[in-house]
Amino acid sequence: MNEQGRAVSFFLPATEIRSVEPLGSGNVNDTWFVVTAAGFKYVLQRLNPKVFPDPGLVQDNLVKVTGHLCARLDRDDADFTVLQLIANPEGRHRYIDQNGSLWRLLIYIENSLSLNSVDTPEQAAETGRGLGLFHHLAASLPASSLGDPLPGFHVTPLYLEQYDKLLPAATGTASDCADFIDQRRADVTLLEDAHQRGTIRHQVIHGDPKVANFLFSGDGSRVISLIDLDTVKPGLLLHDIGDCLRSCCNRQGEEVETAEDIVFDKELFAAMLSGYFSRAIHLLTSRDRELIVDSVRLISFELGLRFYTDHLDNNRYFKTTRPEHNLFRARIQFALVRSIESQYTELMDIVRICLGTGTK
Ligand code: GN1
Ligand code: MG
Repeated sequence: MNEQGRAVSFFLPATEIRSVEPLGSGNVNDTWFVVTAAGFKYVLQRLNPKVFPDPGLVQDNLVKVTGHLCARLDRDDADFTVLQLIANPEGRHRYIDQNGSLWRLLIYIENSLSLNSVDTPEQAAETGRGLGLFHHLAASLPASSLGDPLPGFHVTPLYLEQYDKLLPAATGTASDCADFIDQRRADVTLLEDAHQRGTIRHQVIHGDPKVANFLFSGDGSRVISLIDLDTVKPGLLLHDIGDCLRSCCNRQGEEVETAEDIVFDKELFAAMLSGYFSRAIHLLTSRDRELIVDSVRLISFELGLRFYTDHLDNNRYFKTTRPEHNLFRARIQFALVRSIESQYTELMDIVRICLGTGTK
């Protein structure tokens, strides 16, 4: 029996398995689609121990968050499905293999599809609504009840420090990326400073709300789930809003070969914000509202910096399929930053219009 088979049989002993196939496009964990001989479908996952230093804490958070979300969902949101962990006959949700890796099994959400990029304003609005609903439901879970699965995650100045430490000994540097980063060192502390001053909202966040982590209904019309809850943690709403927008407003997706056609799409931006505000406007402080455009600019910069740093560090963190993969990914994110910078005033106007405080 292979390692996936051993993990499945921990959760479902005496169950005959028909197939186990790789699933999804995650950059960190390993995921498989499991079908039993009786036709039941599951998602099997192994957490990446090189990324998550304390996999048990990640799993504890997952149990708390899914329990809370289920309890808070009301009839109006009946088509939203919360991830459901499978326990083995002894009630255990986690399997630890001989290498110490943590595995879990989840129910597969039927009639769903995951998109790597958004095509239409309707999909963008749904993505925003889904994130808004998640934030609204998570807001009543005290942030202190969750552990931090990745200390320093989304703290942009820390990623810059790591980059600076690595640089003197690094090979494979690319001057376009190095210059790009150097020109933008000045304001990487913007969100951290606002957080210190207590002017922006801190609560339970998703941590990784890229488009591929939203499940749409089979016809693509509704968001029915938000998956990949490993990075759920106490954090800034602006981290999630910025991250969701950077993914949602890039029609090309983050895995294209060339950065030439990368544009931050204003129409999708307006649609995503309208969807988000429809469920979560009450959570945002006035400073949160002012910093939306900066949050997406900064998180795109941060992700580009993380990809480029990983390229210089022999691709230890993100999964890659070729040697320069992370370098290409960094250039896509930096192109997105440029596009946001060049449309900054218009994007600020769009935020005001969506908030109902601007002129049309
Ligand atoms: C990683 O594993 P995945 O693909 O859901 C990363 C995110 C990045 C994302 C970019 C724990 O997410 O922060 O935004 O890649 N997750 C972690 O695709 O680092
Ligand atoms: Mg993830």
